[in-house]
Amino acid sequence: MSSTPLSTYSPAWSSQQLSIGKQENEYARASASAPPPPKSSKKRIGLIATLVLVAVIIILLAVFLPVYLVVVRKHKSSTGAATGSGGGGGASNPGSPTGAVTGGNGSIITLSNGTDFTYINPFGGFWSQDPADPYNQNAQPNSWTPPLNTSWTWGTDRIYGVNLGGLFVLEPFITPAIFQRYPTAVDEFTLSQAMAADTANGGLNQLEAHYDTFITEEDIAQIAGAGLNFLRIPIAFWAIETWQGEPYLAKTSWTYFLRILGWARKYGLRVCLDLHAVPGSQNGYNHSGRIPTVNFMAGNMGLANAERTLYYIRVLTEFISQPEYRDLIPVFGIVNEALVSVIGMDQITSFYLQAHTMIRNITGTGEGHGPYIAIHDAFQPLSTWTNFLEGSDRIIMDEHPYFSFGGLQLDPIGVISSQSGIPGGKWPLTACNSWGASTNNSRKNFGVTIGGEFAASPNDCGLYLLGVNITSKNPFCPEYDAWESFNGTMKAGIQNFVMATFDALGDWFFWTWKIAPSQAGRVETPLWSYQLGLEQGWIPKDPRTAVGMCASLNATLSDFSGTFSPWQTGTPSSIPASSSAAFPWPPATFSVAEVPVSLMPTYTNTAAIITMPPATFTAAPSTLTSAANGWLNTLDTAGGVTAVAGCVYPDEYVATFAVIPTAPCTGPTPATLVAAVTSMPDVVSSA
Ligand SMILES: *[C@@H]1O[C@H](CO)[C@@H](O)[C@H](O)[C@H]1NC(C)=O
Ligand SMILES: *[C@@H]1O[C@H](CO)[C@@H](O)[C@H](O)[C@H]1NC(C)=O
Ligand SMILES: *[C@@H]1O[C@H](CO)[C@@H](O)[C@H](O)[C@H]1NC(C)=O
Ligand SMILES: *[C@@H]1O[C@H](CO)[C@@H](O)[C@H](O)[C@H]1NC(C)=O
Ligand SMILES: *[C@@H]1O[C@H](CO)[C@@H](O)[C@H](O)[C@H]1NC(C)=O
Ligand SMILES: *[C@@H]1O[C@H](CO)[C@@H](O)[C@H](O)[C@H]1NC(C)=O
Ligand SMILES: *[C@@H]1O[C@H](CO)[C@@H](O)[C@H](O)[C@H]1NC(C)=O
Ligand SMILES: *[C@@H]1O[C@H](CO)[C@@H](O)[C@H](O)[C@H]1NC(C)=O
Ligand SMILES: CC(=O)N[C@H]1CO[C@H](CO)[C@@H](O)[C@@H]1O
Repeated sequence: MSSTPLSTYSPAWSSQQLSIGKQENEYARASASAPPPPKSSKKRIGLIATLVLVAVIIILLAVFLPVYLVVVRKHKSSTGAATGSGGGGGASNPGSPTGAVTGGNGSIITLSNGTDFTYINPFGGFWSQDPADPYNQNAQPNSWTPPLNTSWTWGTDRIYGVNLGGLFVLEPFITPAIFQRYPTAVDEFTLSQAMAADTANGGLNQLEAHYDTFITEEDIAQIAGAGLNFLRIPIAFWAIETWQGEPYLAKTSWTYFLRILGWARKYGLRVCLDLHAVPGSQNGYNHSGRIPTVNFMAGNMGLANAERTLYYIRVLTEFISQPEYRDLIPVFGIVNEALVSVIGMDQITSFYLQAHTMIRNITGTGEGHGPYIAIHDAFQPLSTWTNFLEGSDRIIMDEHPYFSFGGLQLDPIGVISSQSGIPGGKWPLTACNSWGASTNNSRKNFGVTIGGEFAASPNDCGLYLLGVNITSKNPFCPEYDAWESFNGTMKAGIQNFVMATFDALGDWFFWTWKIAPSQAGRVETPLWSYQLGLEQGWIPKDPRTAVGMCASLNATLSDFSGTFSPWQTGTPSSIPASSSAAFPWPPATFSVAEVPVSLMPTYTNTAAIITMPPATFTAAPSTLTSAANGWLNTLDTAGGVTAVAGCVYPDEYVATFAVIPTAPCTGPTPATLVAAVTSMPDVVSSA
């Protein structure tokens, strides 16, 4: 397993940026140019056969029938007839020049702007897209991953995935040129303000152009063709709504999220939905919306921001648990990287318990009833989480192991290790020993465990990796930046590190699929791009080749049997009082808050509920599509979260009181009602 030979990535892969165009319904628009129905060659051949060769056919039927069927089916699919199941036999697909509704390696895909590309999938995957049956789940990304319509077996089926980082939640290092254009921007909050002021160039709607072009259908096809089977898709709360004072582009990313879901379905990729940015910021990082303070579950606004977050988790759960989406999105990461070192372990446990209760109220418990709930390990050792909410229904532990953020890392990766004799220096073995046994132990002690993020870099080099204008102190960064001239040892070393990490984690999502060029016109954080690594040869073309890497390095192992306890994968059970009683909602105290919980601001459930719209498909029978209305559980009728009229709230992100409260604000009295309405956070409507 040591040094997998490196080879140049096929030129067919050179990434062509595809502008799909703002789509309402690409099926509908494209169907205007759909090819005409095929000539019935089958009938003609059949007639000739009947007239001329009837005797021969009868005698040799057993010999010729299979050949006949194969030839005719092939001919049909190349001249425009629908093939595959579920198409009702007549529908043609504008997404294919032949009208085919499914295809494998070498098939041609027509984009909605008319441009074609070839689907390259050497792993037996095939796409499936039938405008007449838009929710079909037949596609399969590769031969070893069950198609979407077939259940996923945790512990046996393994996640090989990538994140679509920087797409719906922007980060300076992923799209540096966008931040370079706006020198005051350090996070999406300040970026949105600066963009909005730049009306000459399109204002805030420039973000929509980014959603439209950064990740295209061809990217999703490439991901499936790379032996991968899962996407982790970060989204922000402003995909749902924004409140007054929030500068983010509201609701728009949802449309593009739905488009990605359509492509994921088409190519057979499952999805982990990742709520990456919540009100108030859960970690103070630039990718939470706003730096630098944690105001979710901490500080004066900690409870109010958490109530709002629970509401958004509810809205998303109602959407993704619908039968049309739940096999496609089997995992929901409810809050990315909540910073427990600030928030506190007991407080975050109360939040997770409350979210779990709410989600399972909506979905019911047990296999098939809505998504697994992924929670981040909070950068704590995985062993911290042993026995966490035991009896909970399908919870996943999500670790994000990086060496990059653990201080200066000076050890080289572009050298042969004296220990193992393979390129990579100390890094491959270090990855295995740091993350391998502990991840398997978490599978034994906690349950399903995934590596939701990690990268190919052992250090913090790269443009804006640490934030806008923050530069690594590592003196070797020029060597890591110069990817166009990496030597073979460097590439092989990085690849060995990547493969060791794949094997250590077992179920993984690389961070991230793509890094956009900087204003200098080149990728300046190369080791964070899966796509670039595939092209350049430091990411393995077949991720399965990583299996066994840690054993081959004589790393410390801990075998996981491959079988989870029944309650971990969906045999309904419940959280016993012994596990839950200590974690009331809300928790008894909040860190950093200046007042006791009883005096902290809260919201109320009196707003109109927000229902996220599903995709629309005009070429499909309405009986097929009307069932999806965005809301699974009709018994879930509580209102949406909003401010209590008459209460004054500190800023969501700054959270200092104008006047420290001495009594709880319980809402309107006739005297204050009229004045108070003006200070309510309004829902910004972008519809
Ligand atoms: C379709 O989009 C691709 C990628 O942006 C572009 O190269 C191509 O020219 C477009 N085709 C048409 C017909 O506009
Ligand atoms: C996949 O299709 C491409 C393009 O048609 C072809 O060159 C390649 O040999 C095929 N690969 C496999 C494994 O069939
Ligand atoms: C599932 O998809 C496969 C193709 O991958 C198809 O052959 C099969 O009929 C589908 N099964 C169901 C139950 O829809
Ligand atoms: C980053 O550095 C550039 C170049 O020096 C400067 O123009 C810009 O204002 C800086 N941005 C921030 C947010 O510090
Ligand atoms: C869950 O449902 C129960 C009633 O079935 C209700 O008492 C409880 O408040 C709900 N909890 C949440 C968090 O929605
Ligand atoms: C390959 O590149 C790395 C990183 O620059 C360097 O440390 C190493 O000495 C080079 N190896 C060879 C054989 O040139
Ligand atoms: C692993 O251990 C075996 C037996 O002790 C040894 O032969 C082999 O060289 C070691 N491999 C590595 C990569 O350390
Ligand atoms: C984890 O367990 C699997 C068996 O499920 C085993 O193949 C693998 O080597 C183990 N990994 C480590 C690092 O112990
Ligand atoms: C200032 C800040 O929050 N910087 C963070 C931006 O995001 C990157 C990538 O996750 C982090 O490394 C920085 O610390």
